[in-house]
Amino acid sequence: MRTLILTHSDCDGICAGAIALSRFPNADVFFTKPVSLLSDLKNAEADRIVITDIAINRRDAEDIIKLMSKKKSEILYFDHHPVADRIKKRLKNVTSLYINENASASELIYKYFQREIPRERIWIAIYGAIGDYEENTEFIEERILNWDVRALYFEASTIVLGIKHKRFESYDKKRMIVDILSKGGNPSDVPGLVLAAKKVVNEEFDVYEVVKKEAVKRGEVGYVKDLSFFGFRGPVALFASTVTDSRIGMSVYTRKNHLDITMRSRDYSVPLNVLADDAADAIDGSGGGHVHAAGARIPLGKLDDFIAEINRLLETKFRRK
Ligand SMILES: [Mn+2]
Repeated sequence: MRTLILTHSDCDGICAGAIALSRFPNADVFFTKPVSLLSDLKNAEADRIVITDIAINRRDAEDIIKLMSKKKSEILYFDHHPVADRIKKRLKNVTSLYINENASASELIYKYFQREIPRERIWIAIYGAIGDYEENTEFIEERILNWDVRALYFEASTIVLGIKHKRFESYDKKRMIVDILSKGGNPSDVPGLVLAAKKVVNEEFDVYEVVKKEAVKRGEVGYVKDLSFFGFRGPVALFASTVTDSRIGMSVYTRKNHLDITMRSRDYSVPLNVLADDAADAIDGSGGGHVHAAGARIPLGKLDDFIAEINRLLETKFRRK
């Protein structure tokens, strides 16, 4: 029986993939993303397909569901990205669906397979949860207590930071991490990953210094625009909030036809994906993501309007209690 694992290439995706591989050790692991899920599924030939940490793209949802219904494979789908109820219902007819927006994909898949894999694989679920800022769920919080939390954070950070390094950019290198984790190894066992993480964390502190110089404050939004480097968008957005002491931080990049915005907040009472969606919607953009990590894509020249809309929403719908 051939099993195929399709997962995302970030920390949560790598960990969710490793948990799936732990359960099906002979499976093939492939990385994908929402925009390529449809074509990757078309090429997927397997008796069982496990999909983890991949959102269903609104544009492709219809075709993906049709394709899934034609496939003879058993499909297991674990995800935590927001999805419309209508699509969720239809997905349920063609897959075994495990969706929960309030937990990491790694937690969801670990919960499902926990009785069939070694107990210590919970570590991988914890690393994945930390990678997506989703470790504050009841399930993960309870289990973190069983272990040395400082070691767990060290290992989680080794993945989160290490995979940002060029050396681990390729899918082959990420597949190697999945493989080692699935067999019970830790991120620090992956040759070169700790050193890669160290280099990246040094860069991240340099990035902080740049943001400190460049960040601008408008109401409760701190932001930087078009920095000379493209990486670290999450930390850049967070630092923009920190150094300007604003509720929301943003990292903005001008692309050919739109502005690409990454959003973070230190104020966990604001559901960032809802804020991003609402504010972008008002100016013909689109926004979304996770509760604590979101983004938007807005028309060129609309940055001031977008920020004004965020400030308005922060004063009304998301007023600080
Ligand atoms: Mn995820």
